[in-house]
Amino acid sequence: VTDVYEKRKEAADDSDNEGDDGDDDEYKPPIAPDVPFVPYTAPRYSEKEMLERSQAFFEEMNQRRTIRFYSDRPVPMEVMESIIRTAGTSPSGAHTEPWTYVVLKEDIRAIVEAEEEINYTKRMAGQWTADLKFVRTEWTKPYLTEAPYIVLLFKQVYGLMPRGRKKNHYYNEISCSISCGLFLAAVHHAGLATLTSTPMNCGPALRQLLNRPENEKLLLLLPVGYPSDDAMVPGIGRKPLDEIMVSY
Ligand code: IYR
Repeated sequence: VTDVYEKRKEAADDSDNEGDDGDDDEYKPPIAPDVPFVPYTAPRYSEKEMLERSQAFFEEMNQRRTIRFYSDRPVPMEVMESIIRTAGTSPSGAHTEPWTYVVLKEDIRAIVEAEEEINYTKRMAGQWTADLKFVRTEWTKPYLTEAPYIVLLFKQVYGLMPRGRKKNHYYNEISCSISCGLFLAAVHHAGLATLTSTPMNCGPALRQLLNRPENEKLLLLLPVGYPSDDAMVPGIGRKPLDEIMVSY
């Protein structure tokens, strides 16, 4: 892409076309190449504080669980807004920020359950359902009507630039996945719960219902709310550090 840009720029320079009225086909990257570099400032901590903070953050995050049972207790929209702002701090390919968080008031339970019934009875292979038994999920999804918010994370597979030109959204899926990780942390930090669900085959129906543009593909469905008082989770643990980290 850099090469294409450089070539086009050289060609444009050669043709000596000053007073460019912007009507030609010269490629202009979405972010100007001369955008200024500015000093980076962020808090610094002593090693002691750093250790304490990193351990405390781990303790906090280690309490996070995927929750499928929600209270219908309302959650202020302002809380959702700051959670999604946090998700929006994610890095992204070429700073394209290829995510749309759709916060639903609409009831989508019937649409999702219709597909999930087929997923569970036909689409998911025997080994898949066997591997999932311990989660005790079924095609019915009560959380879709219980949680105060259902958030749909759409990945923008491309963007739109002036004159209908498509903007490349490099690594849009991994960018959205990283953003979702920040979303999960922000939800947990707020004292709320969520579930990273991937509703198979529901994307097109939901996109249509919500009138989402054609560059958006459904990546994740995330209910958000308080866990219900009787919420249960599988009694599973996490891998110890020596199984997830190697140092050379
Ligand atoms: N998406 C389905 C099934 C499901 C699949 C996996 I892999 C899970 O870790 C959990 C559930 C559902 O939501 O029921």
